[in-house]
Amino acid sequence: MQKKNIFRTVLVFALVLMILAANAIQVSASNPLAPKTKTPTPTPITPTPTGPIPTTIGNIIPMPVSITSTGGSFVLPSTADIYVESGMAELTAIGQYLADKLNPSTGYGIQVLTTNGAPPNGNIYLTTVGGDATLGDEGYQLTVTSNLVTVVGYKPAGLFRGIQTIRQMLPAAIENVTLQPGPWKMATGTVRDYPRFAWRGSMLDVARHFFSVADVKRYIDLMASYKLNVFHFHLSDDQGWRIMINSWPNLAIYGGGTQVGGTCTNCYYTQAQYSDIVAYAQSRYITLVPEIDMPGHTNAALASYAELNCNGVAPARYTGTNVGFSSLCISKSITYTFVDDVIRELAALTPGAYMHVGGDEASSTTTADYVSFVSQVQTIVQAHNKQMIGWEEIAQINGLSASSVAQHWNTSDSFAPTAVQKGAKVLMSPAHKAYLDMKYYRKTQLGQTWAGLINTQTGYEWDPATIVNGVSGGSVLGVEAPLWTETIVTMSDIEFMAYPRLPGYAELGWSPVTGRNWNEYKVRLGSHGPRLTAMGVNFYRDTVVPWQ
Ligand code: TNX
Repeated sequence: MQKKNIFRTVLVFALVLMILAANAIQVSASNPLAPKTKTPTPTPITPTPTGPIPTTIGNIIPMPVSITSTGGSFVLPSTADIYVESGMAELTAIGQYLADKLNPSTGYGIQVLTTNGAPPNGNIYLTTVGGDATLGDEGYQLTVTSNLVTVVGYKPAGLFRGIQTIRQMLPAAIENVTLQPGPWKMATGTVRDYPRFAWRGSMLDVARHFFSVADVKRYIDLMASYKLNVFHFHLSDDQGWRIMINSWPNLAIYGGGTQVGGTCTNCYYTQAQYSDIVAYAQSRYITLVPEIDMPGHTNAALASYAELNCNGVAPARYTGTNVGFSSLCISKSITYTFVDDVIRELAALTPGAYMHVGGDEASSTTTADYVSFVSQVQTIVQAHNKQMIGWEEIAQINGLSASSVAQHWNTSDSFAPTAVQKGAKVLMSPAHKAYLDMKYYRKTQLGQTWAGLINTQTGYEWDPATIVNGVSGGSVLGVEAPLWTETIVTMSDIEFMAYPRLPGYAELGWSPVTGRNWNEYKVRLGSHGPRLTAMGVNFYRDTVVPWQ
């Protein structure tokens, strides 16, 4: 018995020694003797007791179109730089985005350099030379050999998507913002990749609760890491108006003074802040689509300007969570002056093609009035050179343009087939599958239940191309996961509801449908746990996922 215990102690001691030795090798590998031309930022090393989590080429989310593994490895050396083809400032910016992600954790002081042709071994190379047009604007080919990492895109957007794959092929610790031990190893092979749908989005409701510019930027950055490309910005609702409109300043000044639960000081974005967010999204190849919800969901506007009300009396501001009680005055001409002014100012600040006009839950507006209103709004949107997108109810208008888009959200009855019959496209956001504000389980502290419970599996197991009868093939523009914020107050709340579900919607939007299934996906998602942790994401550890 005693002998056994001694044996056990020796064994444990030997094991500890082995682990320590292994870690020492890893730490020394991150401090190689190779001469360095750059001075890394002297951040303290936070040792990871288990060493970096090994990644494989097979853990990428969204799952790439094709992966060929060659079984070797590339180790990013401390001398590495990112080379981009010369004469393209846009590529330098993309290279810098990657350098900014890699430098804090590696401490390598990676720089972005220009080149004509392939760079020396031991570097990363981003180029559009030889880009394959059949991969489309967002497609890329990533080739990792033991000497070089090369991304070739037909367009810069493809390179930006490709560098997200590079991030995911490096150990999870790469996402830390403090210096980590390497080695920074990637599996060798080739990834050929392009998206299934043109629109892969998420919506953030900043009207029910207001979020700072910094929070919005973080949300956009997290979207970018899973190759999402549309940020739908829900800027107005009954509880608040969040964007300064110079011709109607009270919308923001007075209408931006409340949110769910009470008052909110200066809770709106100036036009300069809005433009800053637009540019931030653009630099991540994400299109910003602003939404001004109308004719319903307009109490904040109605409270700010009495003349927008049919009876000429401004209601009190609203801080509850009911829907369907407010409406712009359909019969007044000032209503259309208001709509025109708002859309004109927003269109001028918005480079993207789309203007979202809401149109949902207009229960205080008769159908005839609703149809008349939305028809006029479509004309106004088009007069400002934008395409109209609205929640699926907009499909009821007779003159729905083929360029307009209906966003499907209802759990059963849907106007989406009507939109398709009229030649328009549909964006898929079925509430019982894609609403990020639905609780995961009955006991989830945050969120709502009206559309059902959506755990990570339920959120993943559906196909945008078949979920609505009569809406398939080319009629489906893509998929979007909206996050309504009646119960969501902080950035940490946002992250809890969006992660880990959002990567699943990113995969539904990007990856081919064949060969995808939950049992395979859940393991891949589980491997992203350490990555999300390193990114500081407050994700929900849904027990249906085998987290690493
Ligand atoms: C319905 S779905 C809404 C929103 C709410 C959401 C809460 C849709 C287009 N409108 O106004 O915030 O439910 O889940």
